[in-house]
Amino acid sequence: MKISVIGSGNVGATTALFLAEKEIAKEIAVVDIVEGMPQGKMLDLLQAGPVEHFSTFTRGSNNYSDIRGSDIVIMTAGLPRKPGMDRMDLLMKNREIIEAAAENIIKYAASSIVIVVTNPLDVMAYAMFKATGFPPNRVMGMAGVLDSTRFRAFIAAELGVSMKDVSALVLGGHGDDMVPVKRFASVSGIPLTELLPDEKINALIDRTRKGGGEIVALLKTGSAFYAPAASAVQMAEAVAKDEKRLMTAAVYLDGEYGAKDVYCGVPVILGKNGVEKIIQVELSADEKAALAKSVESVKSGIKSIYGS
Ligand code: TXD
Repeated sequence: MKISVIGSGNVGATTALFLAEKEIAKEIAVVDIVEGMPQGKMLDLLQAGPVEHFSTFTRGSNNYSDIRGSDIVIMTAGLPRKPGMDRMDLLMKNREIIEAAAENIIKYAASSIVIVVTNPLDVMAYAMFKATGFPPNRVMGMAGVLDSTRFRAFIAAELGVSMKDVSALVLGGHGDDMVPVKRFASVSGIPLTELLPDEKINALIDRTRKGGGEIVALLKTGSAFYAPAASAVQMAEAVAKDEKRLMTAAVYLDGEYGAKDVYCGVPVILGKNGVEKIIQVELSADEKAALAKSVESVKSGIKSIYGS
């Protein structure tokens, strides 16, 4: 198993760290355009191996040919959000970066499974899908796992229970109109609605929606990276180990959930073939409306770069 990470910034380097710690791949290649940075970070990480007891070989490079033969490519290259900057502002610049990466993925890792992390997430996953021409099961975006883990962390803190026991699923695009579904949140099988009053749950949902922005405002430069990297790694692990895990991923919708020709976060099964199944669950009228609104905002992003 070889995994490549494109971009050796905060998310990319932390992704390599979690991948190595979990020994998900024998070999990790990290590529960036900044000279020396991927090499330096990956040499440093390699030297943690004997102490941390992992036998993954990590290598940084400025040359895309080093992704050759990758089974999985995690795309983190792009510009991060700055305070006050909207995800959509990043659209045009990051599209160019996605297309440059896609060209090289086709060239060097034509049968890989691609996990996109670059923002604005759903639009960039769509751009990667278009630019690679890969089948939809091999191109997915990471956002739902992150939005869900944020919701889970807030629930655990509010209830004073272990994070391990909290389960939740956030659907929709990775934006302020993401759709945390109350009914799908539980603590060791007990519905969250039995454990917290509605207004408390709504406050946690609101914080989840603004979860990325809260961190951007605190950091002042850059955006979140520990939880985003951990989330991308959970997806890569599900693929690498053929785990058939159910989680939210941004995937190509072709009529599912009433949406067509768009990427959006829905529950899927991830295994060795990438997105092996889209799980369709009946949503309430409110949930459907919220998801439709989220799909529309992704569509307007897609439209702004591809036309109608
Ligand atoms: O939920 C999610 N999907 C996200 C998305 C959560 C957190 C961060 N999210 C987005 O990931 C963020 O908005 C950015 O679009 C990416 C990467 O975030 P990161 O925090 O890692 O940004 P950095 O630290 O600025 O790193 C980006 C790196 C940087 O080192 C650049 O030199 C590199 O990308 N870069 C490139 N590498 C290779 N090839 C090209 N063309 C290139 N352009 C820039």
